[in-house]
Amino acid sequence: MPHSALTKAWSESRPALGPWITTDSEWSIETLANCGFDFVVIDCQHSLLDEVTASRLLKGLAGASSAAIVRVSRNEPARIGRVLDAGADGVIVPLVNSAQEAAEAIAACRYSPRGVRSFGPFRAGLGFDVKALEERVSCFVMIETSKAVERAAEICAVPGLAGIFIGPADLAVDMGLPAGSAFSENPPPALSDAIAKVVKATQAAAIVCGRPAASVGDVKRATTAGFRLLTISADRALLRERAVQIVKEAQAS
Ligand code: 3PY
Ligand code: MG
Repeated sequence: MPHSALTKAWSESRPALGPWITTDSEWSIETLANCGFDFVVIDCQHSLLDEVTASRLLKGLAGASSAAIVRVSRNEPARIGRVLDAGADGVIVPLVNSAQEAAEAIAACRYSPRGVRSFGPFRAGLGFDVKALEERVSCFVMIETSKAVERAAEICAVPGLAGIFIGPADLAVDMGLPAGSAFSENPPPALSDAIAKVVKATQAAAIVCGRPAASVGDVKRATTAGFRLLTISADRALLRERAVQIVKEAQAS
């Protein structure tokens, strides 16, 4: 069962929204996880954070209103197991290109004999109930290459997946398009078609589809297109945007 902050958003027929966390600060992650976002996602792939640091940051989120998701740096059981042991409510696993790789990600979230996760929750309060420990985890895998798009239906059909998170930038690069085109208001038609194909596959499999939202305006477009998990902004961007705005307003007053 996904974290209640996620299921609440979905029960209200709106996408779950959350910012990326890219800096090693217990104080800023705690602040952002209590602002009304449905989740925060600690990024171990494109930041200076690794899964050990993410595990420490997770500890500061006890009692936070947002769910805590970690994008691990790669599809590897030890990395996934570590952040789950530290209490992550979910993982986003990058660059999953086949049903086999999706099944490996799921197996990393589950204990033997269903999976390969080693038993060792170390966050107080997680308990020792194997079934409950498995059920609290949502596993999202990333489709972000043309090969994965081709195999979207097979990937989505892997039992146990909470959903797919699309990586539009990597997908654009893989398709020979500028990475930035993924986040423009009118992405190239080939990219939009590929993304629509993945959304369709998630709907057929009755799982969640997510992607980064480029802006607040993009949230509406993504919601209409059927996305139910949207990242929006990031810790440093939020700090910068507000700081720049305040400087501008204060200087003009
Ligand atoms: C991508 O767009 O490739 C991503 O990984 C987004 O986070
Ligand atoms: Mg990517």
